[in-house]
Amino acid sequence: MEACIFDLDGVIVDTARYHYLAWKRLAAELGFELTPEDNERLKGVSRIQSLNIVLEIGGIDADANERERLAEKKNTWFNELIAKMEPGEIFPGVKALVSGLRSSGRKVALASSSKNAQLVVDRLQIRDLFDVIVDGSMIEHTKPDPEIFLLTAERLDVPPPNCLVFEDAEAGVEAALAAGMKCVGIGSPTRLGKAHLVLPSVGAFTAEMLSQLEKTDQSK
Ligand code: B16
Ligand code: MG
Repeated sequence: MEACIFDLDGVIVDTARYHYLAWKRLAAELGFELTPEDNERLKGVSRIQSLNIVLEIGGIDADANERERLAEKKNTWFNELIAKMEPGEIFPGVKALVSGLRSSGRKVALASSSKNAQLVVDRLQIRDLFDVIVDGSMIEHTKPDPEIFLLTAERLDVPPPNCLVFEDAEAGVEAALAAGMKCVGIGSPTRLGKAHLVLPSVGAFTAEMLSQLEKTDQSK
């Protein structure tokens, strides 16, 4: 394993909660409730795809202009929430894991579908942790398409089978596997069961797990 690639929202920091709060507010304004279970479908996919799913859940029809306006509204609320973020919000164990990986000679990257990823990185003051940062503005197709992980591997100059991805979204796990990479799911084993390993948090990952994954077939 020459490189580790981290998703941002829900893996490094709980911005997944901020996305949910903003979508929930939009749904409430449109007259329906968005449940945590509904929210699972929004993880890892682009803003406009998320909006399409939200409108489908609410049974609401809207033309392209209206969709654009609603997505912008959600993004404004999301930005209000992330503007208040503090460096202390990074999940426990993330910095230690990244430092350990880098001192063992491995490269480390961030790959987020979010067009706000750079803002979050600045709020958390974690730019120096990564060799490469790829965000939603640099890709055409979001997860579950493998494009974001393939682009990250290319920028790292590491072959995809030698990359390990950490992901909290079902769409993200699918994207990592489609890129031919190994994947650690962060969250529920029921939802993320396709990953090579599922953990409750990044902080639970150990050096033993890494060497075990190095011996595992990509296909499991
Ligand atoms: P934005 P990740 C993803 O980030 C989120 O999981 C997903 O819920 C969000 O819709 C997407 O970014 C786009 O975000 O509206 O900020 O461009 O998990 O890939 O880091
Ligand atoms: Mg995520």
